[in-house]
Amino acid sequence: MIDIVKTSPYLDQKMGTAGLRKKTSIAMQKNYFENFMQSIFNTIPELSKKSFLVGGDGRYYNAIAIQKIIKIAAANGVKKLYVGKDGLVSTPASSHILLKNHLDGSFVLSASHNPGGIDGDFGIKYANASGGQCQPSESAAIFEQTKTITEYKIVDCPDFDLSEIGTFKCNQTEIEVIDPYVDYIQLMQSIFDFNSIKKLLTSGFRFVFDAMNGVTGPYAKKIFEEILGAPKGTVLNGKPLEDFGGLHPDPNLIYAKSLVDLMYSDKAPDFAAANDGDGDRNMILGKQFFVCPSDCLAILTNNYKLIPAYKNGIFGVAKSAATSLAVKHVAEALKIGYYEVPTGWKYFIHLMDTNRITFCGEESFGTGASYIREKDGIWATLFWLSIIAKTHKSIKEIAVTHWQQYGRNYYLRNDYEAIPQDIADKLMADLEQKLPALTGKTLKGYTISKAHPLIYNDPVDNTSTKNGLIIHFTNGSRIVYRLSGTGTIGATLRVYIERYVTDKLLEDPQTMLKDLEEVSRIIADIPARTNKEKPDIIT
Ligand code: G16
Repeated sequence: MIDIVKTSPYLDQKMGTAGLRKKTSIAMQKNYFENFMQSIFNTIPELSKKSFLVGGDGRYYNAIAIQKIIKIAAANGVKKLYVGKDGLVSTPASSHILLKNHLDGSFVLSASHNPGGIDGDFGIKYANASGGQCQPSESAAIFEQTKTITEYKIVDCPDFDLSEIGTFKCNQTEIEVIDPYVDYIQLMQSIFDFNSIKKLLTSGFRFVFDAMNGVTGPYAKKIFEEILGAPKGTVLNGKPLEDFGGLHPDPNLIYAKSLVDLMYSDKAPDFAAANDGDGDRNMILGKQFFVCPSDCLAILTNNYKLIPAYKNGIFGVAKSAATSLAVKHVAEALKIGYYEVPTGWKYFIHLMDTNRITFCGEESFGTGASYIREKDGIWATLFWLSIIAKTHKSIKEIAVTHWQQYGRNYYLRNDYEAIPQDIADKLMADLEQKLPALTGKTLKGYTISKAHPLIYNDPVDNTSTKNGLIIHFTNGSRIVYRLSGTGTIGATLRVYIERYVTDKLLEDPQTMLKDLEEVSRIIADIPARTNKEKPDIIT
């Protein structure tokens, strides 16, 4: 039986950089999730011909939300839903399953790298038929629906068992519970030379993979331990947990602290990687060595020939504006296309669809390629293992060789968190106003050559997006300011700072960027406006 439930709108359901992201307690309010799902379905025509994938990273409230999606989809006459067994699917695997089966979209229940649990965060990533997150025009249409919604439809029936592979019906909608691992694993096998990685991992080479109690645990155990022969125990925190075992599943120097401590200790293995809650972000570490994500993109691009799937050539490479210029040097040397887009993986999609790029990446611990339309932490890990297997170099040697060839873009991100939204908005608006007057000014020895908002013109749908303010200095250094689109408490001001050098390759980034960090605070008047002398988080 279909219930038509009368409801009233929640006015805060605007999607950010990657879908809707909220405190779990907000998402659990009466009708909140239902309103949002109905709003999405209201924007999709001919639902009786449409098929979607549903899954998530296993966080708290997913199990309940997945049942709601099934019942709302069925009440709206959706043709078919594919649901990951146990409600699990990683974000990269979801993109592959969607593309492989020519589905019309997917709903991945995840707040990505944000903490989980009843006191943590909840989220929904909505991807369209492209395999990647919906475009800004689609999220705007959904937001409009959320503001006027008066009712939603839901089938009144008991919950479904998602623990076994199989098919069943809910009203007229076919539900197929699928293995969320097998297709993705085959995809990885088609890209990388598994034999050479297996040789490495069974040769005494010491590697650990930290799944941070997120969804990549089962994928990683199957790939690294069962198929590639790494010893049992290689995968740390490998069981998806509703609250990530209390971890903040963000693979960076702050939140993957135990892994970082291990890699800077005497017991450090040769190589470590960590993935975030839904498996799209990655952090790469060597012995006493951290690979900055911007460098990661540059190094992978420079080594594309080592990977079977890319050895015949790649189209080009793209990065978000906030990401350092390291990969630009590589693109110029390789004479491949180079693009700079706003923050958000969705902006890479048209570049991939039109064969302008093969690789792309972001400073926010994301790298990936055009085999899917999301970033991919396990792909990045396999890529690094392949480079090590083929070059027999350590992570540090690979990075240092790279800097010797191209120079080094020292890079840091300063995050000022939980700023009242109005203060953050005013800071950005005032800074934008004063950008033209900054040209020619010198601060702490850095002279500004130009300053402008990033305005991106999409080459396919001709839309234009504004995201972030960029200050260039005469010596190739840059500062980029933008507000995060994934936070759930107030506003987070992100300030991205980079300095390019061709000597002094092995210095501490904090030392190299000390003055420029100070300059970033002066230019935007950060301490006076935010009451913060220093950033809350530096990565
Ligand atoms: C999401 C997007 C990324 C983007 C990041 C930015 O990451 O998928 O493409 O770089 O947000 O976050 P913020 O707006 O906070 O700087 P994820 O891993 O949360 O999906």
